Amino acid sequence: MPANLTPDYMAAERRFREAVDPQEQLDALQEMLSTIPKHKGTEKMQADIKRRIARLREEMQRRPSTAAQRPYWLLERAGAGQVSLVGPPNAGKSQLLASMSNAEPEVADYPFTTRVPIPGIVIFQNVQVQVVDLPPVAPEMSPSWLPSLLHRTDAVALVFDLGDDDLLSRADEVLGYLDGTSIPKRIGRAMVVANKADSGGAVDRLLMLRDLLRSGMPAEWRASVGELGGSEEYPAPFVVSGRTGAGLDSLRRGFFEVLGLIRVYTKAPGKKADHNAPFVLKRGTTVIEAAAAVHKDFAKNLKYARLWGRNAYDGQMVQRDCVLSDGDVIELHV
Ligand SMILES: Nc1nc2c(ncn2[C@@H]2O[C@H](COP(=O)(O)OP(=O)(O)O)[C@@H](O)[C@H]2O)c(=O)[nH]1
Ligand SMILES: [Mg+2]
Repeated sequence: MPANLTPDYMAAERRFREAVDPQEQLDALQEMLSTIPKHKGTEKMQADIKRRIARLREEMQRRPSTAAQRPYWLLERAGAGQVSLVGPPNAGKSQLLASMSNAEPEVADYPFTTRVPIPGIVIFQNVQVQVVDLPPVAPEMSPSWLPSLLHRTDAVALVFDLGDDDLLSRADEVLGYLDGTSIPKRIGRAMVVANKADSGGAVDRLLMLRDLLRSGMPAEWRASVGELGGSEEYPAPFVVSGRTGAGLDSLRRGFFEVLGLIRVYTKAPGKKADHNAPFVLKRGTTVIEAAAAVHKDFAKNLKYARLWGRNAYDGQMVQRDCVLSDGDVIELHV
């Protein structure tokens, strides 16, 4: 292999190997083609990638994918976004989901109880988040489909056990496993949950965990983990107990916030906004993009908007490129 392949290319190639369906393979191949260094030494590889793209395209046209080909571990999405629980065996992932949602995953004091993904809906105020309980990350024992599932999730919640003397080596294993995949690169957002805060010795172990996170957290996740607690340099986990319920209210908020979403409400002139029916949009969404989410005609004909929210005085006239915040109310004028 030529020695000068870039990290971007290597990541794309890894994505290709981990892809579970033709569309994902195609995306990865195209990224490989665009990131491969273009010179004589890679001409053969470039031609090979092009050939694979052409063949895959042909195949996809001949054989459109159907629901019947869906793998059993592929979940149907629900709610505003999906957060996947990732952690070592016995960290209390299943107990967390059982305490916070309508789901009833099996909870047991022996490892590897959870074998298939179990989704549950966690409600935070007026939004629903799909939280997925998963089999554990453990050397040689994690199911082969785990990376593929995590490639499709919106955010990862790393769950660690403050009652476990082996906390640090378990956490190392989980972080090492993730490091060997393109998941952190692909899924830019993560949070850390320090569970079983009710255990003896939890406070000391929490400090050890924070030190580990300071150095061992994938670079791609430092920003989101730090934004949710502590700082980018010294991220703080959500400290909870799935058993006693301590910390679970903040964790609900965390599940929403890690998704990088905002809630925007619309109102008609002279009327009140309906706070039960948020438009859930990506952070960074502008007035015109929100208008398009309401109805494409609003976006087409928008003259101006009025805004009530954190960064405006009540009813302030704003332009189409004004960036919205969580909780904003807009009145669209066409
Ligand atoms: N002390 C304590 N034990 C817990 C807590 N959450 C779960 N457990 C126990 O830890 C064991 C593993 O829990 P489980 O949810 O099955 O872990 P998973 O393998 O991560 O899904 C079970 O015996 C649970 O009763 C907690 O918050 N505090
Ligand atoms: Mg479990």
